[in-house]
Parts: sequence; structure tokens; C-alpha cells
Amino acid sequence: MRKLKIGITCYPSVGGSGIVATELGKLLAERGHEIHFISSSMPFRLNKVYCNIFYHEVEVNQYSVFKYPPYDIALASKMAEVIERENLDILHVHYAIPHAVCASLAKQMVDGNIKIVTTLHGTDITVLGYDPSLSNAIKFGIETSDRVTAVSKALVKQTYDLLEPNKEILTVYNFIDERVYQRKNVEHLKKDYGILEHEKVIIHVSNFRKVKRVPDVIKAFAYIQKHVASKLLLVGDGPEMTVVSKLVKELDIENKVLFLGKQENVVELYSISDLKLLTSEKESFGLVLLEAMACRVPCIGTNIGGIPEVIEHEQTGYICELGDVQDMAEKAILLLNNDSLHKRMSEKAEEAVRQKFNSGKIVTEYEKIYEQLMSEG
Ligand code: GMT
Repeated sequence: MRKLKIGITCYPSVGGSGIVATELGKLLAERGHEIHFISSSMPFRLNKVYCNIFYHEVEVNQYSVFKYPPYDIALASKMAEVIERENLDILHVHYAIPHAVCASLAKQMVDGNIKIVTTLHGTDITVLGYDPSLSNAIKFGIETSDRVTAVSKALVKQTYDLLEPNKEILTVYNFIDERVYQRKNVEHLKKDYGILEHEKVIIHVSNFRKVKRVPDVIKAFAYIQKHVASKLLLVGDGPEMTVVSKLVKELDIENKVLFLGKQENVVELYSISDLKLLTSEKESFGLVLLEAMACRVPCIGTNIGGIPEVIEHEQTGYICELGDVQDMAEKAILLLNNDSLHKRMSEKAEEAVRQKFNSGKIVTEYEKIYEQLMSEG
């Protein structure tokens, strides 16, 4: 396909939507497209120099008349400036609020032929969509985009159920860079963390927000460790950490739980892990599941949002009902006590990432959307 000039706007700090947007930009650049990130700060995964990736920072001035700094207006103005100066073909925004609305405003400012693609990532619909002060704006952002994608079929359905937008929404799954997410031989790490060779390692990675229901991970693990010699790695930090650490103390499992805080090199942590637990009550996809699966870690997740589209029940892990910590624990014990079952699931998990969520395939899906839009003139 012909090489395009593509603007990308995302939340640049840590978070699944920002990661997907940044990785997409990098892989599109590798395919020869020119990429312009327009955001409040440098996307944190943009960690090396690419000659065809540019970064345009949105600056918001604070004037005494403003009670709130007008970030959304500044973003729309910056988008318009970059669209015109760089002659962009496509503006791909990640997360509906405020990005899709700002893109629509920018398009009107330049009066140009820019095509807007919006990707819905989850909480922009499943949380903000319920907020009456925002729902009209989200619907407007969706309906004024030229193409809209969502990261799972479940999220597409939730968007229609909640907002009833008059717009086709396509499913394009999350992906990871398979060159980075591969199981590594770092067995020494187990020893470094004081984990015995025969002990199994269970991992949970999240931003410790309420929707992740981390206390369910702790309750399930409290049961698991009575039946399987094991340790729990908690990776990440967030508002629920106080509740979680209190529960660990109450359940008297402090010597079995390792609080690792925020970590950059999760690949190495997955590489010493045998099982991942994701017990969320809202999860449009679960990018962290892909990261684990690529490192041959089978996953147990809840029957929520897009999780059942990622974990194939009894093949790459298990799906359990929300809050059923007993079932989660029993499934974990079954898996961790059966080496051949564990080996089979680990291989299938890795295979699923390589096949169904292959980065090359997903990036091509986005490229096809761009190509079709360009052909519409
Ligand atoms: O999971 C989070 O809390 C972060 C959130 C975000 O907005 O960055 O992640 C959302 O987008 C990811 C990328 O598409 C998805 O993999 C996550 O499932 C989704 N999170 C939720 O739906 C809670």
C-alpha cells in the first residue's frame, strides 16, 4: 500500500491504550509510514529514535481566568496545526474522550480531507459511557469519526447497548511485539527473589484499580498456597494497594507474597511464572494476558468483557465467574499439579498469541482500514 502520513493521539503514560497506540505507531513506521504522535507528553514506550516518527507536544497555558486549563481545546488546535503543516492523511485517536471529540473539532478547523479513525479501548465506554455528563460527547466522537474500532467483540456490543451510536464499529484486537515478549531463561531470578526451585510462581500485573478486583487474586492465592508450594508476585501499584496489603496480612500469607511495585521488564517476571491471574470486573481485552501468554504463561481470568476472547477456556487457561475465588483456586491447583497439562496449555497460550493476535496481522488490519478510507477520497 502507499505510504501514509498518520497522526496518532493517545494517553502517553502507562496504560494499555497508550501502549497499543505507541506500539502500533512503531510498527507502522517500520512499514515505511510517517508517524506523528500528538499528545501531552512523549509516549513512554517510544524509547528509541526512529527517523520517521515525530512527536508534537500539546502545551496548555494557564491563565488566571481559567478555572480549568483547556487541554481539550489546546489538543484540537495542535491536531489542526499538525494536520495542515505535515499534510496528514489519517488521524488515529485512541480513547474516545476527549480524543475523538478533539479530532472532530480539528477536522472542522482545517476544513481539510483528513480521515479520523477512533479506537475504543474500554473504560472510555464501560466507565465514562455511564456518566451522563460525558455520554453525549462520546457518542458524538464515535459518530463523527470516519472509522471506529474497538478492541474486542464484547466492547463493540457494550458500546451499541449503552450508547446506540449510528456507526459501524469494527473489532481489531490488541497485539504485542513478539520480538520482545518471549520466555527468557532467567531461572536465577527465582533464586534472587528467594523463591525455591520447586515452588510455583503465580503472577498478577495491573494498575491496582478497583475494577481489577485484586483482593480476589489474594483470596484465591491464600487457598492455592495451602495445596501447592507457591509464591505470588504482585506487579504494579495503584489505589487498591492499601486494601491488598492489609488483606495479605489478615490472611497470614505475608511470607508468600512479593510486592514488586511498578516494573519495566515484565518479560523477565513472566519468564519465571507458571500462572497468571486476572480477576477484573471490567476488562475490554486484557493486554496483560497477551504479554503473559506470549511468555508461555497460561492464564485464569473472569468471564467479563473481552477476557473470554483472549483466554480459550481449558485450552490456554480457564475462565471463571466473577468473584468465584474458590473455582479460580481449584483450577489453578489442577493446572499447577499436572505437569503435562501445564506444558500443553503453556504451548497453546504462546501459539494463540502467534496466530490469533499476531502483531503483523493486526497492524495489517489497521492498514487496510486506512487504505479503504483513502480510496474513498
Ligand atoms: O486496564 C486499564 O486500566 C488501562 C486501560 C487503558 O485505558 O489504557 O486499558 C484498557 O485498554 C487496553 C488496551 O486496549 C485493554 O487491553 C484493557 O483491557 C482496557 N482496560 C479495561 O477495560 C479496564
